[in-house]
Amino acid sequence: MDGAAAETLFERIIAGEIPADVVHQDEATFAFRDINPQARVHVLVVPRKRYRNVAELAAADPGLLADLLRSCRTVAGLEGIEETGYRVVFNTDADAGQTVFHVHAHVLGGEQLGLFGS
Ligand code: D5M
Repeated sequence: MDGAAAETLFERIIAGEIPADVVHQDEATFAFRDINPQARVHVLVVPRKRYRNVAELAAADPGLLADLLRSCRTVAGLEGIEETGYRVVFNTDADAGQTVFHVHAHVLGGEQLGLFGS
């Protein structure tokens, strides 16, 4: 975690300083709808504690990564897509188009998703 860096957008959302459509929250994680949805269901799931990306999270705190993935499943259940299927995406750094450097899982579903790549 980069303690010296400025607070991220997602920390401000978690703190309630920026409004968000919250879907789920628990002790370790926070989930809210993406402002620019790429599917009928598009929810971002973030750990309350900030790590830059999923690689840093996995290295530093695998238990928290497991918590994050459990929250993705909880969100899928709440959104009614656990049975129909969904995608969990972690954009990681520049070529993947990561724009917010507070690790977040995109949970996408609610429709037949296209292939992904470039
Ligand atoms: O994804 C960052 C995502 O964050 C992107 O899909 C838009 C979303 N976003 C940006 N600002 C907001 C607010 N204010 N609310 C909800 N969602 C937001 P990345 O993987 O970093 O490209």
